[in-house]
Amino acid sequence: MSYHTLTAEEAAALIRHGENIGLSGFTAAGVPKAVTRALAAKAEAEHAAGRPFKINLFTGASTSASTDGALAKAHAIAHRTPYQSSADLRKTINSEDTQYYDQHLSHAAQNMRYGSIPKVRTAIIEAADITEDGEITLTTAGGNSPTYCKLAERIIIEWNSYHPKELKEMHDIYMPLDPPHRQPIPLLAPDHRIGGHTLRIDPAKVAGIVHTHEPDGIGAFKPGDPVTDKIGENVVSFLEGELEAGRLPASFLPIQSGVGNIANAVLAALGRSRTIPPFKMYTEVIQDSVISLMESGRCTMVGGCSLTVSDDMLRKIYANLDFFKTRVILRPQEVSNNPEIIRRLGLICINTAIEVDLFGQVNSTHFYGRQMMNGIGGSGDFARNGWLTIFTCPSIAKGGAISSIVPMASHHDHTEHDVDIVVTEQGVADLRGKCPRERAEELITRCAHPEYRRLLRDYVALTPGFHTPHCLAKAFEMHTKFLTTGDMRNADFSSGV
Ligand code: 0RQ
Repeated sequence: MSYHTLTAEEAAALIRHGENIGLSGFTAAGVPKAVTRALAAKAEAEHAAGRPFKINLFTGASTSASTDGALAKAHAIAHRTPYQSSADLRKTINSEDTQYYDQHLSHAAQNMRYGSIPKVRTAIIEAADITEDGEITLTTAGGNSPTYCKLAERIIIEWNSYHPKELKEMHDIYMPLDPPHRQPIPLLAPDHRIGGHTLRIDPAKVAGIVHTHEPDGIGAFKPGDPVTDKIGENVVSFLEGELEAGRLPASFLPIQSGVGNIANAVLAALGRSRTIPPFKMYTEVIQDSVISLMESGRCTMVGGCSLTVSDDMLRKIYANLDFFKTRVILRPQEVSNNPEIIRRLGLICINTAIEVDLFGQVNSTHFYGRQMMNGIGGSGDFARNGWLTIFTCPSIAKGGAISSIVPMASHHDHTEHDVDIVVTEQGVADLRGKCPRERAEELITRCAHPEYRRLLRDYVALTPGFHTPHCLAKAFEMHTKFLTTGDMRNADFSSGV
């Protein structure tokens, strides 16, 4: 079967107002670029002509400026799930122009197959190759592409010649059956391959091919700063202590690490450790620091969902593909983030919090309980199921006007039951086996900034004689004082019941 060639504008013209669209990719890696930009231009033209035009957008995770950025600027996204990190989209979400539904990343595909969220009509998939009989080589991410292609009525391919066809050897595409027919996922070690290299689709669904040649456009991370570096060192000295105490196997366990500058600092510190042996990673996002650890031999292999590396790093990988294709495995997020596998492999899971309360509840998503930052992403998939669950954050934000350790989290993503260890630049709080009062003291002493320790102790002292020393009248006093006076340090815990 031969496919039609379309321009990006012709592909965008196929999409109607109100349509459900599923995209390939995960983070900026592997997302379509040309058709989504053309779709944003189409939305602007429709709005200028006085006609409504919005789509419902289903992705792997966050996307890029050509996707969430362009479409949000054009006010073209009605509903959006499961994760985002775009400043433009954040604005439309927080002004209720976009209805955003935040999901665990391992749940998104099966929720759509189960029918609990609407099915996509059109899938737009970035490919490094496609055969006449419908075998797609995905580019830099597994994402939710298998499910979107299975459920979509039609598929638009962005065939991006920037990526080599040999990329297919990195992919391991496996889709679980749905209950009551689901089987154990036969992945017993981070380096096991259980699926195929390509994604098989019905070629009759292909509406056309848009040819592109464009990198993912991912920039390099900022170099570490003293706070993120100290957090990295604290995580690693804690893990070294666990090894020495025999609470981690001598061969160590696979690492999952979130994204961003703290994650980079943690990985850099792991690279420098002389106590921790070379390790494997089973994670979702593979960022630049992981590649550097592979080059130095500290990380022996990585399985993840996306190769979210800077354009320079990707060029380096492609120039040395024989080395990396045996050490990097890209999987759909249903597998990379699968609770069954995370628990089986015994992962050390390290993710970032926005705030942590005195009893270990973690907020990873909202400011002041009401303003969405990004979303839960994969952090919940890993936190609930890991061998060890670690959350990191700086002890203060906004120059000290905000404490990340608060009496009650203003939004809950990870409960006290899922959080073992909290790390700030101040130190490491080990919450395991501790009751609420002991947790509070551990967090205040080891993680809170010195300027907030007295205030937090005053809060705990308000309600003696209860299992959990909460004072509902004052639980959000620090948040309220930040919103009304610009500084949490103005909180008053002199009385309360
Ligand atoms: O804002 O820079 O304006 O001062 O919050 O911003 O530097 O982008 O933070 O990259 O470390 O991300 C939790 C959001 C951290 C991210 C989060 C302000 C602070 C600053 C922080 P300014 P940065 P990071 C892997 C796993 C959830 C998903 C996840 C995330 C801004 O890690 O989205 O883990 N995690 N997924 O000033 C008000 C507070 C604040 C605060 C910080 N308590 N109140 N503002 N800030 N604390 C990824 C995937 O799943 C794909």
